[in-house]
Amino acid sequence: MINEERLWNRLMALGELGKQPSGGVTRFSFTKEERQAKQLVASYMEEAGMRIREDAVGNLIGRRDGRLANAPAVLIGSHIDTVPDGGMFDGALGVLAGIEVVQTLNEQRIQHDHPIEVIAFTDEEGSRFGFGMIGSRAMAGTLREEQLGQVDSDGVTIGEAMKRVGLDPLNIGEASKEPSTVKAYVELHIEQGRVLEKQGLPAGVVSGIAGPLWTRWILTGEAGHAGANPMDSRKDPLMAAAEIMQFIEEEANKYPATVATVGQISVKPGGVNVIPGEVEFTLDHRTIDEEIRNVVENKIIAQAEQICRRRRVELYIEPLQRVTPAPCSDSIQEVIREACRKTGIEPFTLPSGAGHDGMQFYNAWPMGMIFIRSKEGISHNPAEWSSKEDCAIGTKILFETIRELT
Ligand code: HGY
Ligand code: MN
Ligand code: MN
Repeated sequence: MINEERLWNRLMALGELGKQPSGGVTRFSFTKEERQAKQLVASYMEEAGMRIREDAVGNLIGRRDGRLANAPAVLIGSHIDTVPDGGMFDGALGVLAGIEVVQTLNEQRIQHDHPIEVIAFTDEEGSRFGFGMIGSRAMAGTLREEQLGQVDSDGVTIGEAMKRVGLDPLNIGEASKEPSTVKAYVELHIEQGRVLEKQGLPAGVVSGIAGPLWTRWILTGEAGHAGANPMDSRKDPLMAAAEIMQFIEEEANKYPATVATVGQISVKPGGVNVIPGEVEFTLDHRTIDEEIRNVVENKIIAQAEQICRRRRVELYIEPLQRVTPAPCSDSIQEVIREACRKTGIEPFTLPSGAGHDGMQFYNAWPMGMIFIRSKEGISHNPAEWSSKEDCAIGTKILFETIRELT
């Protein structure tokens, strides 16, 4: 059976790359830290007896052939890039657990028909460019050239960042997989919420993945003297933004499965005694139901336009990413539920509020996810934690799932 010590030690070792003084991890795509992490993960894939390659968009892929050479492959994936000051389980667990499953099959000379590929996808988080799931989009064949023009905080485009690490953005089409060559995709991930902990369960089966809609809001008013301008003569973009954010929260509270987050904000020129001239903030708006997401999105925009008109402030909303909510395959959910039973865990099904690479494959091939419990639901935070036991249980369920699928 799987070697839980080896899995845990690898998780801790990978968590050291990009470590911050806070204890968190920062590993953005196409950076030194991410390259180091890929080299370490590639060495584990080697130890697991896999053939290794990096595809045209930087996805790191380890492969173990099955008895049927041309049979469609079963993919196990996740990501090793992180949010700023993130945790060491988000993404990393899914990649390392996939390698552990293959290494166990290899060591115990267990045969299987379908080939298995373990994939560490490029830039799932979108932390650097405000546009994520780059590697899984490319593999699904939906990444478009013009999307590589999005820039990071230094103005570097995705395409330029790829070139700097030896990847040619013109070749991204080569990373796409023909759906006929893939049987299924399975991802093990931490829940990043509190549901499993509240149920007292170590693991669960994911029913569907909420779709993140990311936008950047740019409000332009008129910088001015904080003392000399009466309140009714101002064009203050920050006060307009504050009113808009208040409305966003009120709207999100009306729909149980809807969440809205302002994660970044910047104010120019930023003087204590200066009425702001320009404000920029990001909005991350999600729900599992696309209809409701559209309704809430339209209400927020209409109200924002009204607020800006009244306050004589210009409003521009820049689209960053719009990901369709994705249901998980019923048949793979069944396989995972059976794998839970074989592992002695009562199957429990729950939705994912967080986005994952798997959602990019919703239209391409059957996709399923396994969650393990997150301590107090904390994630995207240095305090993100899952126990060694739960990581082992999740990997055992993944092992049984892969055995059945291959
Ligand atoms: O934003 C997300 O849901 C994921 O962590 N990328
Ligand atoms: Mn994440
Ligand atoms: Mn993740």
